[in-house]
Amino acid sequence: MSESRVVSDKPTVIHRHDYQPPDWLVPSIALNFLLDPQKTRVKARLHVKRNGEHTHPLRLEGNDQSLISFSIDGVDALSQVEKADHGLTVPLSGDSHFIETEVEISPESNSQLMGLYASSGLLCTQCEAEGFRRITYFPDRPDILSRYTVRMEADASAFPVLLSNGNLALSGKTENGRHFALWNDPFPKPCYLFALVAGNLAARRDEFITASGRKVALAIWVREADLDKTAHAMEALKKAMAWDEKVYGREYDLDQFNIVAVDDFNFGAMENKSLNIFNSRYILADPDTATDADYDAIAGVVAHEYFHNWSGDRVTCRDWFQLSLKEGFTVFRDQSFSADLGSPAVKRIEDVRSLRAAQFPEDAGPLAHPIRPESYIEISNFYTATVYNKGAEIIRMLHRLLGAEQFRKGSDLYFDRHDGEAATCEDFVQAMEDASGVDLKLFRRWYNQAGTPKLKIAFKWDDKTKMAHLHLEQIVPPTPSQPEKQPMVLPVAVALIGKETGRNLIGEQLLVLSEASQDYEFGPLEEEPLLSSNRGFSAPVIIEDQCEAANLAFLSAHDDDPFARYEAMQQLMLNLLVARVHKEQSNASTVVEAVRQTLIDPKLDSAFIAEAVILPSENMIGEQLETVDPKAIAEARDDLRSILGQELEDLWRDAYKRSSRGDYSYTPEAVGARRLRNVALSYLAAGDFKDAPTIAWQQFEKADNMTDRRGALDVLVNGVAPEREQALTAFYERYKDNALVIDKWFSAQALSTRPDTIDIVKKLAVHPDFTLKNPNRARSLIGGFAHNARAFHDLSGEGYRFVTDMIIALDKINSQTAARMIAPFGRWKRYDSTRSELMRQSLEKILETPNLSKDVFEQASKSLLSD
Ligand code: B3K
Ligand code: ZN
Repeated sequence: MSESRVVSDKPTVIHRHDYQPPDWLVPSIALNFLLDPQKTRVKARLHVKRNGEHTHPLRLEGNDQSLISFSIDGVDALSQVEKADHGLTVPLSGDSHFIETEVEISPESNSQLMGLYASSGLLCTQCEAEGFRRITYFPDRPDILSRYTVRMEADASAFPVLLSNGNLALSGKTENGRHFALWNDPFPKPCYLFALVAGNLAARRDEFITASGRKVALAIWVREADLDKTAHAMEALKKAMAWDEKVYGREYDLDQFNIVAVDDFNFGAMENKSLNIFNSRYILADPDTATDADYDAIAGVVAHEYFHNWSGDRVTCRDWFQLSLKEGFTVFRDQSFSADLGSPAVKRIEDVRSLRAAQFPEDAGPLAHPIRPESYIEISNFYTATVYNKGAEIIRMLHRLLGAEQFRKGSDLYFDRHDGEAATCEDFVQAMEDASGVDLKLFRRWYNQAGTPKLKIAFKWDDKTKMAHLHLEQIVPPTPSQPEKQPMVLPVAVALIGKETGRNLIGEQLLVLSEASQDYEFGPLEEEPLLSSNRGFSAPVIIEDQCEAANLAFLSAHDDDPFARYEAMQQLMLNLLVARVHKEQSNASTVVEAVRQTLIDPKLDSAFIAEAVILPSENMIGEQLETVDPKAIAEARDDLRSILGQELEDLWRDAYKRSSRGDYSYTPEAVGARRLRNVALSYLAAGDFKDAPTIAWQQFEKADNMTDRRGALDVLVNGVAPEREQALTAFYERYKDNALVIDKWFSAQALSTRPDTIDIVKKLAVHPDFTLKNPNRARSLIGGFAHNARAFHDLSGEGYRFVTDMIIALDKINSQTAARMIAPFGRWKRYDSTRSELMRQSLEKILETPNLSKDVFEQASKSLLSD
């Protein structure tokens, strides 16, 4: 069966410009499932209607299923259909027909986790992007919207709960201990939003009354034993529902909203209409097993999927090139929600950090693509940081350019105009333009052009005229198949901070750069200013500025924009680290002093301090260099951490003690305190103080929550103290029955800075608890290791070989997850010749593997391209 995903000679490339409206529409579909883990029978009755005047046959896609019967308008037509290229071609004479198919599928042998599959005794579905064709023959594309009626029948004791989209119309017993449920979804939807779940599940129930008074029954379905870990997700759901009403005027539209948590899931979660299916790691939380970061991520993902009900389900995408229409917008919505819930400054810092960690490298490498790609081989490869996170930045820029009020008018118009439709990115921008009257012609370039713009800043002060001069120049770098670029529209928020007084001299101004370069003047001013630029990270660009260390240090202490303040500190640290990598003469004292000032500033909260004093990541330092030298980067970073640890010992000890008070609670203050405490602990360890392992071990042992326990483990796992083994063993023993926590045990070791990490990880890969079949587990060990720059890039090539072999093995099981692990190899051109050659060989080895999936083929072949 699995050969259906295998690349034949040349995989087909799909181009955005080839889009054609569907030949046939499917206004309604009735599905009947006889569920069984080994052999599930699926009957489908499609009402198909000719769309426009043409003589084209009906094309139905279908993968990994056996066709049992096929009829047209009740008459057997099995012999009339042509079976080719994973689908059926059906000649039809009239304009309206009923097509009936019966197929057999095997959920238990579906290791791809696309379509209908089994997970820990449950049967569940994942259809986005093209999984529905693994359930039944269908014109699987998002611009075909159908009304669904779904009958499910299964063994009543193994599968007591039967869920699908919409409203439950009927349920009851059938024969031989089986039962059934009939679901109707009144909202026409694309097949990628279809879902069903069957299993032995218990529900946490609650309700939400919408602004117009509709009572919505809410349920989160999990294993009975996990019910007490669902309170946080339920609270987040209710907050998200209220927030979408308040901020976007969007109400929920059905009487029930169900969420199901499953253990085996390729992604974070899925927004199926009224039946969201989640990776259990984004639902289950209690203080003992989930970190604060997990709690935040759960709220963010629950909100994200809920927000899709409007930005995705009510208005969906016309074709998969428009993916950012729903994903970029929805990420922006979930980011704004989380910012409103907690600290907007810290949330912005976290979002920019992940943009820089995941999206900037993508935009600078061989897999770079615009947020609306031009072509693909396998659409699953385009659920990227570019489409999601850069997509969200584009929406955020619109929000800033238009202002909150006009942006809201634009979103109202977009939802009104396209409700019940499959829309395009252009429709979104047009609605924003129409509602606000702001000309967005040039802004649209963000949808076409890949690559992170570089923004060069030259800022001068004229003491005679008391005027400040700013010269901005943008360069959009060439990316694959886009050698020439046009200037982008960059909203750059700036302020001028008095060099003496630290006062903001002009407030915040938004400069909108739309030319290759532009000049600005400010003044006359009463004192010499420093430039506070790209405040709030208003444009997703790389700033090139020659700002002196002393001025950066001043801004890191005085800028009134918290993001700019953080940024000044990052830049200061980065400059020093790069100098140290280059073995240039450098002095750490400015950084040490800036960190000291931040640690003692009484106006700052712990969460912000914790963010501000962390050094830029090894990968971020690498991005600044002509040739990445992972060893020199690791050494420079370790050295600076050790200097900071030693020089500021008293402050770290003090911060550690100060943030240790009180019992566990999940409030912004308590979360900030725990964060700072773990950062302080890691600096004490970096300072190599004798008592650091003891402090870490005590924290580990006494912890009443996972943030503290994991924080201590992360510190111990890097060292050689006997407490390391002690903690790893205790952690394993305590949590061995909890898969989500054991994932942390694997990833903590995969991320260790110890020089023998590769040997440890290889042993872990044959640990009885390791399996490639569960995506969370595979990602925790292999994904974690591939992002551990010093271990992955070890000059021996062992790290590369290990990940290569794992990708090849995983491709046979779950090609989508395997393909997501290739990106680190795509950076091969950025490394010295030895590493570069080894990385290239890895890609070649992957490509030489027989029966490679098209997912992995696309990523590996594009990564290998030399320009
Ligand atoms: N829309 C889903 C995407 C899952 C598809 C993965 N191939 C998750 C989300 O963005 O909400
Ligand atoms: Zn999404």
